[in-house]
Amino acid sequence: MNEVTIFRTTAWSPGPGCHGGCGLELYVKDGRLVKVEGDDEHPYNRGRLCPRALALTQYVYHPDRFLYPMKRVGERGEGKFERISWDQALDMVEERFSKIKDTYGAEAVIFAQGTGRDIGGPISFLCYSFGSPNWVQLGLAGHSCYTPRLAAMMFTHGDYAVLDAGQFVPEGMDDPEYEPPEVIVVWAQNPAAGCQDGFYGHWVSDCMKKGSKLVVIDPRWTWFSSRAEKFLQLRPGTDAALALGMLNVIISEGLYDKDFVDTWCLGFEELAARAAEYPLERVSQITWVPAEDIAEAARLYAKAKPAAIQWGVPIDMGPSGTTIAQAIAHLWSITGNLDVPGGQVIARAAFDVTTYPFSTQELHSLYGEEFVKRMNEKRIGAAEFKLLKNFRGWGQPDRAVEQMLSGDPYPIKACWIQTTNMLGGQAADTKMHYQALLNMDFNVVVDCFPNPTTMAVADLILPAASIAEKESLRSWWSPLQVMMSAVTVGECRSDWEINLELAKRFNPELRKRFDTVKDLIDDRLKPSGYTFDELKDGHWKFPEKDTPTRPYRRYEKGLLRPDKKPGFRTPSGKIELYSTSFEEFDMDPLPFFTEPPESEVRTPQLAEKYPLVMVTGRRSPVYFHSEHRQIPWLRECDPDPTVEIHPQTAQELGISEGEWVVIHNERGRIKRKARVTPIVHPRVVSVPHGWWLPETQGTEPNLYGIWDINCNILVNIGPGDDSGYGGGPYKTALVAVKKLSQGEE
Ligand SMILES: Nc1nc2c(c(=O)[nH]1)N[C@H]1C(S)=C(S)[C@@H](COP(=O)(O)OP(=O)(O)OC[C@H]3O[C@@H](n4cnc5c(=O)[nH]c(N)nc54)[C@H](O)[C@@H]3O)O[C@H]1N2
Ligand SMILES: Nc1nc2c(c(=O)[nH]1)N[C@H]1C(S)=C(S)[C@@H](COP(=O)(O)OP(=O)(O)OC[C@H]3O[C@@H](n4cnc5c(=O)[nH]c(N)nc54)[C@H](O)[C@@H]3O)O[C@H]1N2
Ligand code: SF4
Ligand SMILES: [Mo]
Repeated sequence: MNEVTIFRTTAWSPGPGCHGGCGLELYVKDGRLVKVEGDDEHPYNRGRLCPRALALTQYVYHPDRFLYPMKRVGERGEGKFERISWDQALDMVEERFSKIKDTYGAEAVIFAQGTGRDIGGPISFLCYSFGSPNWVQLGLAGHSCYTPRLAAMMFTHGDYAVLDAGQFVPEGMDDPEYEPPEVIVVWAQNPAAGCQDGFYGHWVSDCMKKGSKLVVIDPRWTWFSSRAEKFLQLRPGTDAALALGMLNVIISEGLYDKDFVDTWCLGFEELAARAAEYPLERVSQITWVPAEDIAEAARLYAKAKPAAIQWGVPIDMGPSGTTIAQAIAHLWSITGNLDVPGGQVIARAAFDVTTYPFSTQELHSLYGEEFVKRMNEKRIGAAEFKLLKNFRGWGQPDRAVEQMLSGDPYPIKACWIQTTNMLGGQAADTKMHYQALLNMDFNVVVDCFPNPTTMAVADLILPAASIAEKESLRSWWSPLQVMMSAVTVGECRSDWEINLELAKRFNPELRKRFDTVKDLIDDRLKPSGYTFDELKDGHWKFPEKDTPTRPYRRYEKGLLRPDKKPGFRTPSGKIELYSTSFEEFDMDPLPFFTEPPESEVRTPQLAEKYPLVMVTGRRSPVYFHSEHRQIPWLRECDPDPTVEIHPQTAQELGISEGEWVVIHNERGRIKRKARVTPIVHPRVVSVPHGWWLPETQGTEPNLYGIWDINCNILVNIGPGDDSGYGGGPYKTALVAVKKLSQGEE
């Protein structure tokens, strides 16, 4: 009876929230999760684990967790909910959503998700089974996480690419084909804190142990910048100018890979002409980085063979995220570092198993071109933004929130909120989203824990299972693996389980195809030839050599294009430095720099009043966005909502370490605890996001303290440029900081 069973599974959220795919060993005794360890044999993490995974027992059995479906019985915000059965809850969703569909059309329901995790599959499945085109990462202004980078690469070279740390081959860095990058540019990312976008952060330090040298581009010192050959402490939001300046150096000094460019690239001359518009004096003035440092960084990168860039979300968060990403991607293209060992390796979902559609190709293969076309007719933002219409299948978040308030061009009546705490972290302009959600007739939240969003707007709460309690799949990127359920908690159900059941109610045809979640997972797994049962218990799989989802140099072997010819998956078959697709969409085919929406240059008067640039959202290793604030082991490591401020700036403002201060701009004010530290640029303050205080009153008007501490009150929405991607000033809002006056504590 007292035996321990070990479940070998993988992580992809919920709890511990992450983009990573670590191998986990879940120790279960008497039906209870008692311990979590890293799987030593797992190629992803090789036994290592982050604090969030190590604290999983505290997450799974936390007393605050939702254990049963609950419907609201008091007013919104009063916190009065009543336990109901799953049947009652699902009946309620079916009835309310169907009524809205009959009266206003399916498009009147928005399906809102947060970041990656494993939610994309279940939520798009439910949204499309119901018939709504409005699957949205609601609140994330300009879809400014990952999508701009994805879009830039898909339209430039037809595929996503990522630093090669040996993650696509079973033997990892010991694989005979592999060699580590000679130089790594860590650009707008802190890999150690985040395991971002399917990339295990410590792979960068693993490469360093194998000799990789670093260039770091960040307004703030990190563990990596303190160990770099070159650290460029740039002005936030000026990355496009920096990249164009580096391209200029590389091209004018002849440091690019001429053979590769001649054979595989389109539009080099045009790019060279564009880059020439960015001489280093100009770039230095824009970026605050000395010209010589930019030149040296460019030379270090271009002369190294191989070299790779590891980049982060601040690139997406500029108003023209797509073009910034395009400029950076051109660096690895013209230096011949694409899909070579230790370079920028093309990342495809293992065996082309689509968990959720990352690209147009995947969208079409899952749902068919006709369906996608039909969805586009009503999808929010698709008529306005051509790139949006031709990519990924997500509605435009800024237009969505505006439409929730205005009802124009058609009314939005309900919101399905699954894996996002909009009011606690995801949404820019918190108040606007709060009002928009209150404007809905019916809001359903599927979550594990109470939070400001559930408290303020939920009419129905459905309890979600954690990673230890669910079956799911993961192919982002290699290896292909599945998650196994090790324990049960209350009546919690997985997102797949909930959404499959509802999808069948809205589309009874599905009953013939899928009885259980496993049937659905097996269906998704079909391209691999494996089944759930073959992959469980830690039987992850890598694709074979010389197949489209395994490196290297696939463009030479005809493995990337649907017509099987050599080249890339672009209209011309070449790497389009000059994007013919962007040209077709009336966008600039070449990368360019624009000033952040508010800055010393674009809005000098505002900058006089609010002289500091607020960079929000640097990741904390113990939190995932707004998650984990209630987990004791984790909260102890990072207890307070802080603002990092340079000693010189703090002195000028009379602020000392540990003191509570006010950060304010035209949009509002918040309070934070000052951390006086030289790691930030003197003209920049760094403010972590996702803060709410679960230990305080959750009901209105306090809502766990968000109106006092959520930094997104100071950030407005706004799609950036013609792409519809790239958002509000999450990393570039202008603010002033002052001491708290008496009575404000
Ligand atoms: N100021 C500022 N704001 C930012 C950012 C920034 O840099 N600065 N970053 C932005 C970015 S890049 C992103 S992607 C967004 C992310 O924003 P979100 O993805 O919305 O992240 P969370 O705030 O953690 O909200 C996730 C919620 O889902 C629940 N949850 C977690 N896993 C699951 C699951 O598997 N199933 C279900 N049903 N529920 C689950 C959690 O309990 C939590 O309440 O935030 C954005 N917000
Ligand atoms: N532990 C943990 N891991 C996470 C998350 C989490 O909340 N917690 N969130 C996940 C999600 S959804 C995402 S999108 C990723 C994001 O993770 P990252 O991509 O690493 O993003 P940030 O932490 O916002 O910023 C990374 C670095 O960029 C710097 N930076 C800020 N603005 C700029 C700029 O304009 N230019 C440049 N060059 N640098 C800038 C910051 O100072 C910071 O050091 O992390 C994922 N992983
Ligand atoms: S880094 Fe992410 S995937 Fe790895 S253990 Fe932590 S939460 Fe899980
Ligand atoms: Mo993100």
